[in-house]
Amino acid sequence: MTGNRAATVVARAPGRVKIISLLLVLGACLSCGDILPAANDGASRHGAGKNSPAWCTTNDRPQSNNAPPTKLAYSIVDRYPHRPDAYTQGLLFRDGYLYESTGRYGESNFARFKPGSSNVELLWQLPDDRFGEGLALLDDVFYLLTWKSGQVFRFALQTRAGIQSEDAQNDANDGNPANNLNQSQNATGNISALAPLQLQGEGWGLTEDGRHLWSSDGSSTLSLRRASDLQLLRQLEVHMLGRPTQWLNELEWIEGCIVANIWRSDTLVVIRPDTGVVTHTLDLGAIARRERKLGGEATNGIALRHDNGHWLLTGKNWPHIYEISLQR
Ligand SMILES: [Ca+2]
Repeated sequence: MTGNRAATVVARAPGRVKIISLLLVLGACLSCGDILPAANDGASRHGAGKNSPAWCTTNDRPQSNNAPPTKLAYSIVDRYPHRPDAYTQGLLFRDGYLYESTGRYGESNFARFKPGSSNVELLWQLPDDRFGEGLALLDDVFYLLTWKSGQVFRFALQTRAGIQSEDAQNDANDGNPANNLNQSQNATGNISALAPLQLQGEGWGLTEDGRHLWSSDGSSTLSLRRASDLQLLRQLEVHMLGRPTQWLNELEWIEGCIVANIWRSDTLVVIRPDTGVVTHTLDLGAIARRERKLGGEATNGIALRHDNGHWLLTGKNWPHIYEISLQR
C-alpha cells in the first residue's frame, strides 16, 4: 500500500476505526526500515509518479506464488543503430543519453551515445584484465561491475558544469583515483573516475531503486547493496512457477519492479522486489532471431527511457537497439 492510499483509507474511516487505522499505518511505517526498496521514490527517473503503485505488485493475476506469469505484449516504436562490437553487459538511459558497459577481456569499455546516433563517445577503456559487466547510476555516480575480479569501478557524473556532489568530490580526492583505468586519469567530458569498490563473488547485472543497488551474479538470487560500500543488505530469491529462476543477468528497475535478462534466453522476466515472484515475462524471440542472423549474440541490455516510459533493448553484438512500448 502506498502512502497516499493509506492516507485515503484513514481519512474515510469513522471515529475509533480512524484512530486504529492511523496507528496501523504508523506502525507499518515504523517497520519500513532502511532496506525496503524505494518502490516509488525518485519518481520520473524511475518511470513512475511519486506514490504510484508498482505495476508488478498490483497485477490482475492470481495471488499464488506458483501462478504462471502474465505474458507482456509489446510494439516496436523505433530501431536504432548499435555498435556491433559492443558485447553489451549494462545499459541505462539518463537525460537523453544511453550509457553502456561492455565485456570481454581487452575489449571492455564504458560508452555513451544518443539513441539514433552512431556517434559513440568512449568514456573509459577498462584494463585488459578486467571483464566489464553491469552498470547502474545512483545519485550521479556510475557503478560498473566486473565479472570475476570483484572490482567495481565508479565514475562521477557532473550534471552541471563545475558542480559535483560533495561526496563524489571527496572520493575523487582520497588518493585512490581509480588508478587501474588505463585511459586518462582525468575527467572525460563530464565523467570523472572515483575510487573503485570491491564486492565478493561474481558481478553480472546491476541496477538501482533510487536508494540502493541491486546486483545479480548469474544465480537465482539478487542482492540489495548499500551504494557507499556495497555492503549486502538483503538477498532476494527469484522464482517462477515455484522454481528458482537461474541465470539472472542484466537488470533494470522499472516502476517499482525489477526487469531482468536471463542469460542465453530471449525472455525477460519482471520480478517483485518484495517477494521475488516473477509476475510477467516478455518474449523477445522474434527480435533476437533477427539480430542473430546479423551476427548478434545473447539478448542483454535493458534501459527504461524515462522521458516517454518506453524500454530500450539490445543484445551482445546486436547491430540494433529496439525501443518498445508495452501493451498493458
Ligand atoms: Ca539496465
